Amino acid sequence: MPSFSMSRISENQVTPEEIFFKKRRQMLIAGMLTGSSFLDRTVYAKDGLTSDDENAGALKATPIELITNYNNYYEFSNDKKAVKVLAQDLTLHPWTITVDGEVENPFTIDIDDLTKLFAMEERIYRFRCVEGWSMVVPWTGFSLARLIDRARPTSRARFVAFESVHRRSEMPGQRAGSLIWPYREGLRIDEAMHPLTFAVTGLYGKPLPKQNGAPLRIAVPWKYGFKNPKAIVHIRLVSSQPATSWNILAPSEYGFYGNVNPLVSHPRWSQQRENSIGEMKKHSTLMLNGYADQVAYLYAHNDAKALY
Ligand SMILES: Nc1nc2c(c(=O)[nH]1)N[C@H]1C(S)=C(S)[C@@H](COP(=O)(O)O)O[C@H]1N2
Ligand SMILES: [Mo]
Repeated sequence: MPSFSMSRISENQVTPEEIFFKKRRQMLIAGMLTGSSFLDRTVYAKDGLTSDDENAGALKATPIELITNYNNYYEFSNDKKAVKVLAQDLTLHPWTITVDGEVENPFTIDIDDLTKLFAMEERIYRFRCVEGWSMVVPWTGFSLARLIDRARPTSRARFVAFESVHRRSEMPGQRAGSLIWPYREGLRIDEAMHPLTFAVTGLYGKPLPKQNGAPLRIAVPWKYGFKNPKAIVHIRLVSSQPATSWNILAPSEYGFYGNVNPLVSHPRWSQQRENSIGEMKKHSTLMLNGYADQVAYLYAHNDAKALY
């Protein structure tokens, strides 16, 4: 069985997170019995490391208190510990998401209708910020491909552009200069359609907290955190590579691809190790954040830029 580090918690301190993991453990057993491999892959990612490397074993989720109190969300603040409080001012209703551009079936859908369209899944992903810290996050959501398929992309659709909400009245960081607003991110269409690319609506089996990107954010586990846009309102299929916020600000520091690569240093620091939030020891950073087996083929014929 995977270790979820529950051993130090006594029975009278059961939290929603523990209930989540108990449920998940049951799902794991069910998955093994039915031969479904999805949970095996996400929980037991060995990814080519030797077994004595601390980052090679089963994934242990970061405690929810850490995931929800240490956030990069520049619309609110560049102080990670201030985001949580400020983000509570964001109004989530009504909220619509538009999917359009190079598609046969453009649509706008309310977030409440959207979450009813697809069966929800839970996935535990590594999450690695370009700044050198990491977490392990149990997300709830659905494959982004299902949402994009619904719009029926044309053959001209080669990239997917994401836009986060632009609402100066509720987002103090948008009233100050820093990034270009709204926050913009993008993926190549084959990256966006990859089964690991996840549209996230929940965390630890509960609705996604505002500071983590409610009501809808993207999780692309083999890319640095900045490629995981929060509070998405617009998904546009486009024919050429879209401009993205961090890349506009500092192209030499934040590439369009943003693939986790321990061999390519950031101009100001090495990317070989990471500080796992909530743990004492640093970990080795894995090629493509530990998902190389599943995604390296996407870059097999690509130029060197895709390596970071
Ligand atoms: N809209 C928006 N999305 C964003 C950001 C942001 O500032 N605004 N920061 C990115 C960065 S740099 C990181 S590391 C992650 C942080 O996600 P978390 O707070 O859920 O850990 O969100 C990403 N998505
Ligand atoms: Mo980040």
